[in-house]
Amino acid sequence: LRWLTAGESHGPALVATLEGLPAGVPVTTELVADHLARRRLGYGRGARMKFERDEVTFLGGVRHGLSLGSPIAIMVGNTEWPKWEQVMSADPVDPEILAGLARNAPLTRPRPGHADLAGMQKYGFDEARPILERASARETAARVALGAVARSYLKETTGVEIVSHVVELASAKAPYGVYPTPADTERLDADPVRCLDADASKRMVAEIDQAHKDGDTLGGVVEVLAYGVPVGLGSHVHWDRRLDARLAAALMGIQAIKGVEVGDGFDLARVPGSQAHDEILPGEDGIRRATGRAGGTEGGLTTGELLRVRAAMKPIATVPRALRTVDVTTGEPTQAHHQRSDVCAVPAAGIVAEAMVALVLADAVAEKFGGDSVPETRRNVRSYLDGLTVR
Ligand code: EPS
Repeated sequence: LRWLTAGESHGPALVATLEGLPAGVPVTTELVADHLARRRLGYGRGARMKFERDEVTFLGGVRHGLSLGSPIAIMVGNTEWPKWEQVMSADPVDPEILAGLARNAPLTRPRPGHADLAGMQKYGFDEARPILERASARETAARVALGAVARSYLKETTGVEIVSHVVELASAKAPYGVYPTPADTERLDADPVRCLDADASKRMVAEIDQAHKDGDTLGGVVEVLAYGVPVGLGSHVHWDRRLDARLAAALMGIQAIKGVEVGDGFDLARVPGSQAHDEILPGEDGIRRATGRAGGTEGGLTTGELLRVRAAMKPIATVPRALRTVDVTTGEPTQAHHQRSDVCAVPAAGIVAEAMVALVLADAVAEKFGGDSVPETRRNVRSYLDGLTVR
């Protein structure tokens, strides 16, 4: 599979294209819109989440609810666009009109932790607008749209299902080792912070309330689980074919993610080998593992066990109690620019992480099983599983 997104945070729309999907994958506007709505959930989001809507339009690749096998193009309209039509116009705008727009005031006080400063330096801009427009996590709406399609493909061809939950938010932690199943999705989406544990959820909400009062922002950790992943996706033969490496890169590619763990991750470095691995046992339905510490990959291949990855999100860089910075026009110390911001976007990051895991797994499934139609891919999956030499 190949996929790309384009579009700025306050531009007319985000667009996403996906190439390589077989024909016959169920895809509808409603399916994509549902996942986009899930991404807008979460306690601690800013004002924009309330007044903006995501408008989904398929521009190609889908007919009567099924993929055609041709490239899929999805547009997610920004309903904020009318306010930004001049500031973000693709065509030149009369400088006098621009000068009169408060929204167009040059952003010369870069935020620590954002792409603002390094982006201005690299791309040769003297203010941050051209950088932050694309660095913004608004772009994740396009990935979630593609993720919705990827999930449908996974479910149809392999039965893989994906769920995520928030396991840490600032200092509040959910009990370790309690995993949601896809059947918990509705319940998780109804929780203000998408946490499975009611007590931890309350503590997380309290942390957000406190940070809001303090003019601060918070990060956290999300965990994504994929159920029903067949053995043998990815490969041990080369570093860039290792599925854990591909998952890590995909999750690190989400805005504000600073760390990724597969399975028990860093904790495995702190225990002896006898407590770090998943012992192999005979079972009624074939070989199984006694535990799930590895997170469903060994040697870069999926093991057929529960796939489990975590991503750590740093606090949002637009901190209301503005951090120290330098005004790039004067070189003088000042405070970073701030208009509005989320206190916390960790619950939304979980939905984005689900999408990224779905895209990586869909890519690995397409690579392993191929097929130009869903029935063909299904036949290939079945024949592979039926033909496994060791079970
Ligand atoms: C974002 C800042 C906020 C968020 C935005 C991501 O936008 P604004 O600066 O316009 O208030 O609302 O997220 C979205 C619009 C979205 O759909 O997720 C940022 O700087 O990353």
